[in-house]
Amino acid sequence: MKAVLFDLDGVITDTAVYHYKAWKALAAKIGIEIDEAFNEQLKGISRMDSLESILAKGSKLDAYSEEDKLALATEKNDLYKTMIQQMTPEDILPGINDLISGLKAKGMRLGLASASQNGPMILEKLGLKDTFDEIVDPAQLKAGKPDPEIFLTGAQDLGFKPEECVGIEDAAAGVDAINAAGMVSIGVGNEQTLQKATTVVPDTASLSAALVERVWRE
Ligand code: B16
Ligand code: MG
Repeated sequence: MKAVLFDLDGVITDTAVYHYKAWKALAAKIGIEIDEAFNEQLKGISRMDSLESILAKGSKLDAYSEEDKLALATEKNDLYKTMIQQMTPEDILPGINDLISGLKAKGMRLGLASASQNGPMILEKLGLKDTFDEIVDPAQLKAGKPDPEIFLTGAQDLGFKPEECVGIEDAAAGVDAINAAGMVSIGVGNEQTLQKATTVVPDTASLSAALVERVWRE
């Protein structure tokens, strides 16, 4: 094992809850109701793909022009950005700082494979700006998760083969992306939702450098 590729939202920090709240408010405004079960499908999915999925749920996919959709996505993002303004290093999820330092002590290289265009800003707020050796820019990708492109790009940027890397994800689409990239996958969250992962742990506090290495070796 040479490198670990991290998802951001739901793994390093709990922004997943803010994405959900912002989409729920935006959806309600246009007469569409979404719940937590539906939200699982949005995790790891790009902003525009998430909007299309919500519009399809409300049978309103054809009701908006591309310009309207862009305005709706911007409105959600503005609301989301307001919600995350107050984030500090205290918002790093339990176990993540120890995991990062443990992996670094083992000489592992670290990459960020987040679909979020707000990733760099969030890392700055968390005080993790200089922690990652490579940060994949999701705006440069042709396909989002579950396509493996983001993880393959991360491995390539770090200079390693996919089989030398482990990916950590909280979303089913993200686990599918890691697996399709030919990497070992660790899911954080519900065992049922993330059943395709090589290993699932219930929460970030259960992660450790030793566990990641063990899962890779198995
Ligand atoms: P933004 P991840 C993903 O981040 C989120 O899970 C997903 O809910 C969000 O729509 C996507 O980023 C895009 O985020 O609107 O900030 O560009 O889980 O891949 O770190
Ligand atoms: Mg995530």
